[in-house]
Order: sequence, then C-alpha cells, then structure tokens
Amino acid sequence: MDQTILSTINNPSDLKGLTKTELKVLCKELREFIVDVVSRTGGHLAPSLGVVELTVALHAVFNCPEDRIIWDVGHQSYAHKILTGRKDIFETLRQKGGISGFPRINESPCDAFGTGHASTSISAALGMAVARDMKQDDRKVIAVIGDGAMTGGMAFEALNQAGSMDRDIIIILNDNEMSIDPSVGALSSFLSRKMVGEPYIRFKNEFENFFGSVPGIGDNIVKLAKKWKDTFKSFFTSGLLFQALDFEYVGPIKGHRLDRLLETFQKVRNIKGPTLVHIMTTKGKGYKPAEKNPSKFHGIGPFNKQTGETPPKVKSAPLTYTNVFGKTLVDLAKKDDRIIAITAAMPEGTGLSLFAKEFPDRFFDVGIAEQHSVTFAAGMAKEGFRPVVAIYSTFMQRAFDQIIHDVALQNIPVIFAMDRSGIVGQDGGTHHGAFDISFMKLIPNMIVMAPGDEEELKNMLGTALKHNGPVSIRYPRGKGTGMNISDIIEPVTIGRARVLRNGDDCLVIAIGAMVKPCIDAAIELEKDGINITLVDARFAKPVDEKLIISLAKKCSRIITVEENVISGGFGSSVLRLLAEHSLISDFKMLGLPDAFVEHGTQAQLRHESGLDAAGIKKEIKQMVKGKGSGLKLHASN
Ligand SMILES: Cc1ncc(C[n+]2csc(CCOP(=O)(O)OP(=O)(O)O)c2C)c(N)n1
Repeated sequence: MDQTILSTINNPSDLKGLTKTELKVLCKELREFIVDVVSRTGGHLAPSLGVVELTVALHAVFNCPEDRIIWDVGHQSYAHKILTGRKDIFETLRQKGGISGFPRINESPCDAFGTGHASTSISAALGMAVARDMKQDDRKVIAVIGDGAMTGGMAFEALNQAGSMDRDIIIILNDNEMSIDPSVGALSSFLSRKMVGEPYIRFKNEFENFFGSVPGIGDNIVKLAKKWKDTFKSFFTSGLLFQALDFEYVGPIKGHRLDRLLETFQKVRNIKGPTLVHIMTTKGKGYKPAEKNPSKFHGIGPFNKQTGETPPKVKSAPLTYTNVFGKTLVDLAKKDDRIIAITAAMPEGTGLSLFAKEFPDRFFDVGIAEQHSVTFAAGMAKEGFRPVVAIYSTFMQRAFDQIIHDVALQNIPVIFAMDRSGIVGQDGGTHHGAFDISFMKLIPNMIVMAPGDEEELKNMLGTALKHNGPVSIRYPRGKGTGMNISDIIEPVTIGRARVLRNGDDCLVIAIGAMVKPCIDAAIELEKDGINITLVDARFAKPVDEKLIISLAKKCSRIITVEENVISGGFGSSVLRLLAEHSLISDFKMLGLPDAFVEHGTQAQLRHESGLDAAGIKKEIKQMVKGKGSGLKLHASN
C-alpha cells in the first residue's frame, strides 16, 4: 500500500486537502483494496463497491464525526470504514474479534448509528436532527438509504414526519435498482429509469391531455410541472413523490461521477429543510464479476479475485435446511393449489426462487416489508389460501404485532418459516436468530416447531399445512445432517417429542439444531461410560408434557439445550412444567446468553456459547459427576 493515496488517509479530514484527480485515484484504490480483502474474508462486496464515489464525496464535503452519516442496513459501509480509521484492521472484517461488517457505534465515532436491519436510517437521522436543534448544535445529519431499503414502511413513516418538520436533514437515495435481488414493487418502477422512451412519452402525453382538460387549474399544473424542474422527466420520476412529501428534491445524479457528487453535496450542505438527493449507481461497480452478477456478490464468501469464482460446490455435501424447505414447499404446492409462498425481498436466501419459478402466480415478493408480509398472508389465509411466509428469524422480529394481532388473535392459519434461526455467523449481533422461540412461544394459538434434521423439517412443513392455526417452524442457517430424505411426508403429531436414546445417567432434552450436537455428545459420553436419555423435543409449544414428566420421574438430572436465548425459551417451559410437578433437583438450561452474541463463524460462536458437542458433553459430565448439581440456567452461570 506504500505511496498510494489510500495509504495517506487515516481519517476523513485527510481527504480535505486532496484534488479532484487525487480523489478519483483514491476511489480506484479503495475499490481494489475492498475487492482484495473481501475476496479473502467474504462480505457484502457489491453494495460497498457501488457507493465508493458516494462515500469519498461525502467524506470530502462533510465533517465526520461531527456531521452524522447513517448508513441504512450498513452493509455498504466498507469504504466508510476504511476512510474513518479502520484501514489497518480492515483485514479483520467479520472475523471473530475483528471489525463488524456493519456500522457499530462502539467501533468508531464516525459510525453515527448501528444498523443491520433495513429502513431505519431516516428515522434515526430525523431523531438526531431534532436533538441537534434542541441542543442548538450545528451539524449536518445525513441518511444514506438504498432503493431496496426505501420499500420498508418505516422509511415512509420517517419521510412522512420529516416532510412536515422543516428540519435540516439530508437523505441520499442510492438507487441501483437492486435489493439483494432486483427491486420489486410500484416504488421501484416509479424510481427507476424505466420512465424513458416510449412509455414515458405516452405517460407525458396522457398527463398533459388529462390535466390540460381540467378547467381552471389543469393548465397551471401542466405549466408548473414543466417549469418546476429542469426537465419534465425528473419531475415525473422520483421528484414528484418526494416533493409531494415536502422535500427539496435534487437529482437524479450519476452516482459514479465524483465531480457531480462533490458539486452537489457542496450545494446541498447549504440547503435548509429536508432534502433528498437521488443518485443512480451500479451495484458492484468497478469489479466486472460483481457488476455482472450483483445478487451473487451482494453477500459472498471468499472468492478468486482474478475470476470472481467461488469454490465449487461439493456434490455429495448435505443440502441446506433452506434447500430442503424450498424443495418441500414446491412438492407440497404441486398437490395443493391453496399453498402460497411469500418473501420479504429474499427469494433466493429463503429458498423460494424454486417456488417462484414453478408457481409465479402463487409467489409474492413484497419488498423489505416484513410487517406487511404477515398481514398480507393473514388476508389470504382468511380467504382460504395456505400462505407460508418465509423470513429470516431476525427480520421477523419486526412483525411481532402483526403476528399477534392479525394472525394469532384470529387463529388464522399462516405458517412462519423462520430461516436462519439461532447463530448465523459473520453477520453478527444484528442477524442472529436468537429470540424466535421466546417471542413465538408466548403467543396464544401459536404452535412452535423446530426440526432436529432435514427429514423432520419436511415432515413438519407437511404437518403445519394441515393444521388450522398459526405455526412457526424454525430451522438454522447452513447444511443439514446429510441424511437421506424420503419422498413421503410422515405427519408429526403436534406436541409429541421423540426419544432418540435411552440411558440412566442424565435426561437431555434438545430442540432444533441442538439435537445433532447432543447426539454427537451422547456418542462420546458413552465411551466414558455415561449413558443419557436424549429427547428431541420437536415442539417448543406445546411441549410434550406427558413424556417429559414420565422421564423426569425416572431421572433427576435434567438438561435442556436450545439455540435461543435462555430467557423465555424452550428450557423455561420445561422448568415450569417440572416445577409444577415438583420434579426439579438437578436442572440446567443451555442456550444463548442474555447478551448480544458478536460476529464470528457459526462454529466459533456455538463453541463459545457451549452449544457444540464438546460444550454439551462437558455440561452433562459435570452434572453426572455431581459438580453441576442444583438449579442452573446456563453453562456460564
Ligand atoms: C428488515 C430487513 N429485512 C431484510 C434484510 C436483508 N437485506 C439486507 S440488504 C437487503 C437489500 C437492500 O437493498 P438496498 O437498500 O437497495 O441496498 P443495496 O444492497 O442495493 O445497496 C436486504 C433485503 C434486512 N437487512 N433488513
């Protein structure tokens, strides 16, 4: 890195003395550096490459950390991290103990607000702008939001308030026409450059004819529309929308033209009131493989920098839970045309692309709109369809009230396919699915299932579709156990657990992804002469009370294992049951701690939480040897 411009940048103020030509060179160096590191660490490459000029221009014009820049989702913040003092540790990106892949307020004062979930930036920016005014501070507040994140309802709630408040706030809409997959919905068409050529001209003529014929005001509207902005086109694309919300609209601007961005931000700095700058960018810009395939390079593991190729898939490798879910749903949907699949902007990630191809009319991508997806599903279910809403556990947190109020309260049969439950790995604290057993379990009418292997996932999905009420099925990120999956769906009796092993030394009750490491631990323990009864609970609600009570009467040492927070999780249901029957002597709950788990690989984080075979074995051994006697809630307690 010697003698590069990048090597001279240690904080954003170092950009201030650079010429435009030097800043352009800096953009090139940043791109090369990001591609180089991410090719080894993996990460959100395409979003970050798309905002290199934007990031350089922002830091050249504004003053971080005094001015606040809030990156929506935050997955595009790599150039920002590099320019704000983290260049030398950028190699540690997403690694355990290293820097996060998302902005974190405790990582740098330049990370004005922590993000990871979409559509929060405008709300946070508005809060900061109001706080600034109340404290009579003088600083700029800037939210950078993508066209995908702009589809989230919360972004509109914030725009609605901001437009009415006349506070100085700058929103930069980074429009690359992509979410993870291509952006969907009416907003996307409205924002996009599709309003050119034939359809645009037709629309323009229709507009003029329509309003021109309205007596009195029509002519004025047409004239105003033409005068108000440089071109009719910019007025009728995004300008119209944001101006209607009382924003000053600037754009659309070519987002890879550094000179245009610098010039625009210099001007926008001095505009009073809410301002929206609309920039057009290319996702993956500057790295051909990512430009060609922005969805693949949205979030990617290590890859070959020269070719963009990722390591070939091993043919014999187990299918992921996501694959099994996607395939099973297609199989079931072939036999039942009431089945509907719904995703919130993650068709590929949730395994629903297959369904979308087979049944385009029964597949709905609602955009980054988890709350809406749940109530939309409730509406369809109310009319007799069988919607399956596939959303990552962490993002479903958003729709808690919709799950309660629109689905469970009316006992409407919506299935929640909770992908990425438990530890997800390098995306870290914002993305772990740590809470869904707890928040689903407390809702009346909800059935909470968690398959211990892929065959069970298939069977549970079939079972859920036959149940006439809401069901949550949680399954983890990553590969299954590799077992053979039969073509037949064997329904699972709701609330029935299964005993996997019998032994007198300890009763271990595991759920979901924790069943497999418990099997592995049991095999190891057997070699040491310790024999356990292992139960695959299958259901966090209803728990198999009959089975658990009968087994607890025979064995006083009991351990529950789940990849969910201990608080209000599966173990707490078992604890309550045992307490009600005065059956507690040695009892321990293993699960995630009452703390946000950081980033690292899944294996590292499970190990750290004591939720791998080695950790579980250790706990069982301690209890059997009498060391862990009494009531314990967690391995580390
Ligand atoms: C609430 C929520 N739902 C889903 C996601 C998963 N997600 C991460 S980035 C992304 C797409 C964002 O698109 P956009 O805002 O246009 O940014 P781009 O990646 O195109 O730069 C999605 C759906 C999320 N982070 N938060």
